[in-house]
Amino acid sequence: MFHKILIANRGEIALRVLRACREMGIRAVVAHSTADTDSLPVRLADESICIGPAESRQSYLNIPSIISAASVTDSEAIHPGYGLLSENAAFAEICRACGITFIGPSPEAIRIMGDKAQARETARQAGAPVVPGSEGALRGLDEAQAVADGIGYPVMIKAAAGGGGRGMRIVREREALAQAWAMCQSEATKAFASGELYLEKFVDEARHVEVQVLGDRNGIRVHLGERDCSVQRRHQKLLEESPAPSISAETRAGLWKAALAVANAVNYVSAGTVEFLVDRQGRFYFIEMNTRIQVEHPVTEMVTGIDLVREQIRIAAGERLGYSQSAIRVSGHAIECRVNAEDPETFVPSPGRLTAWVPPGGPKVRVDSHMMAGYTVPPHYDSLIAKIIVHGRDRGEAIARMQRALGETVVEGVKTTIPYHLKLLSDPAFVSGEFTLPRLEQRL
Ligand code: MV4
Repeated sequence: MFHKILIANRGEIALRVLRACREMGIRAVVAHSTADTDSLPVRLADESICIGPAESRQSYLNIPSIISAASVTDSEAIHPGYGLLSENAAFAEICRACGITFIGPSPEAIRIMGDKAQARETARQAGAPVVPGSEGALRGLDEAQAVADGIGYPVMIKAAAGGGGRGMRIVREREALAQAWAMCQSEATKAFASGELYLEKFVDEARHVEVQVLGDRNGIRVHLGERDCSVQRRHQKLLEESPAPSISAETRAGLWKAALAVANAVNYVSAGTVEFLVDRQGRFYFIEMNTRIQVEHPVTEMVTGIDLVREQIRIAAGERLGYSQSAIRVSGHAIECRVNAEDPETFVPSPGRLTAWVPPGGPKVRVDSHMMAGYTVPPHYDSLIAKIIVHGRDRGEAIARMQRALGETVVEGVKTTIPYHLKLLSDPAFVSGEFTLPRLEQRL
């Protein structure tokens, strides 16, 4: 096992990884920007090292700075958390070349899944259902038109280098394709330095259901059930739960099997997530694979009892998973609400000084947060200030417990999304479990 790990991230996930290290007897070095010097993960770290100014490009995304930090602190491995460098294949490759273990999958798996058109092709060849659409990336507008005519409108144009909803556009009729194509291409070129596009049939009123997988270096792969992440706004998830409500046992089993087929196709090692759209008829389609630990991983931890970050570290150190699929049981129901420092109506960020912070507690409530009373939420990064996760014997109990937990939470000094969550949790469309997002987004 490692003696020392460098954490190349900030906020709640830096603290989450630090906690796993503590429990495993591993020293943790937190690499941080000048804006995070007084943050909780830096204070609690065994060691900390400044890697640059507030601007992420110059610190959390600065590869030479992070590699140097690992080197001077004698760290044997780097945990990238989520976002930032977590899905950067070049970074994983540089770690390998420098003799530092990247805590995550191989650069090859990251690269294949990072190209969403190639990921789609990989999934299709592995036998996972994909949304009808193009084979790999499109060569131009003519091909896009031909594919769209073949599958019928509406369609979605997506950037191959995008993902998570970035760089995608819905096109409702043939007449609108050329302009949407041009816009998508220019946006993708600017945002991702690649203008490659692919096309899919638009799946209406879909739910976003994703399957958690784990693979070790000996080729053992398991799934840890699924999460429903359909409550999103502008492709930002707001609430996640496990198991997914209102899908049949047959759909569920199909999702699990397809997720493992995709993970096997790239010899996936570490924790990963295979994303699907599920339509009203229960048909499901692969859309993307995320090759990192995700924000919403705690809901899976709550229902399975497996510590995913600990597993990532054990796997990176070459240990065997040590259990098989049949030993993994999903028990009860878990819900996570993301508490963002944002206006609950407009979702405009609301950074500033926390004058009061009282997190919820009590049975079966988990809070993943780097907040402290008196702490100033910096304006440079995402606005996630806490994740509140609850467990219940069933979905109804989990909803009631979340309402109770949010009700006792005190946050003063910044606006938060808590009022949004309270409204959502009492909305009949959410309570029924039958909602699909576009609908819910309109209602709220
Ligand atoms: C789609 C889709 C409909 N058809 N793809 C992709 C990333 C994720 N953040 C949302 N994505 C979607 N991809 C096709 N071919 C609709 C969405 C979508 C969505 C899906 C389920 C639940 C909520 C959603 C909110 C916005 C977009």
